[in-house]
Amino acid sequence: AVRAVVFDVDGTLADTERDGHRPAFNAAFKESGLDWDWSVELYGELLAITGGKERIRHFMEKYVPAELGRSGLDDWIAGLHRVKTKHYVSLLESGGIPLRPGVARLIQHLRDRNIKIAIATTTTPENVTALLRSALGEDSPGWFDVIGAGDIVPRKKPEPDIYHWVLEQLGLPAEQCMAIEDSENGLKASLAAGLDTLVTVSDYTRSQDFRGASAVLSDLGEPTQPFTVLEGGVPQ
Ligand code: XBP
Ligand code: MG
Repeated sequence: AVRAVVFDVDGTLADTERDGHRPAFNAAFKESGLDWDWSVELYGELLAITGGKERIRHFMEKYVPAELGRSGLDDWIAGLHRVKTKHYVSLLESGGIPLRPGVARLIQHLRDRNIKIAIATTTTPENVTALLRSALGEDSPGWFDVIGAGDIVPRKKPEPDIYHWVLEQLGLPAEQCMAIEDSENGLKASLAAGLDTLVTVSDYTRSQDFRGASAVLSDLGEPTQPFTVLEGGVPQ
């Protein structure tokens, strides 16, 4: 039986990319005196690179390579990214982003059944707690047995490191856990760590390659029956 469900965050718990992270990056660029502006379309392309700092560096390499000559480039990117996080967290605190359909219900269901819940994400830890607090209430970060986020592992998704870290903290083998992801990069990470994975597609990820997923769904929906599938294994 499934003893833990491991949730991805961006795109899975909530649709955070287009109207959350993207405007926060743009606000940080503006605040830092940069004339960079990431459109909805460009951002879709940049999402191939996971991690905000890594995404900024990739953008610079591809579109503004002259800027790579800045002294202390790593620290400069990290500083710019801290400004981005500040904007993103304040957007969440103003109640900006709701959870996707069925997410709150599934979390409640799992808690009722004493099935562990965990997070495995590439995004920054503060972003995760801000999202959970704003969408599920002040105490909700404490409902999660493990929250694995950001730079806690050196290699981000599609590498499996964050899932390995979460499994290790849970003290459970991959066979007793399932993952919920929304992207090809996320799916590659969870599969490589050995977790059966349910994919709920998001606007940016709809046409990606989800081979290997246990199921690919539009969202977690609002079933009239409880999630009995979680008792016997993964949904087919
Ligand atoms: C999505 C990501 C993150 C976010 C931005 O993570 O790749 O980089 O786009 O957040 P996941 P940061 O789907 O694994 O939750 O700027 O904090 O990295
Ligand atoms: Mg995701």
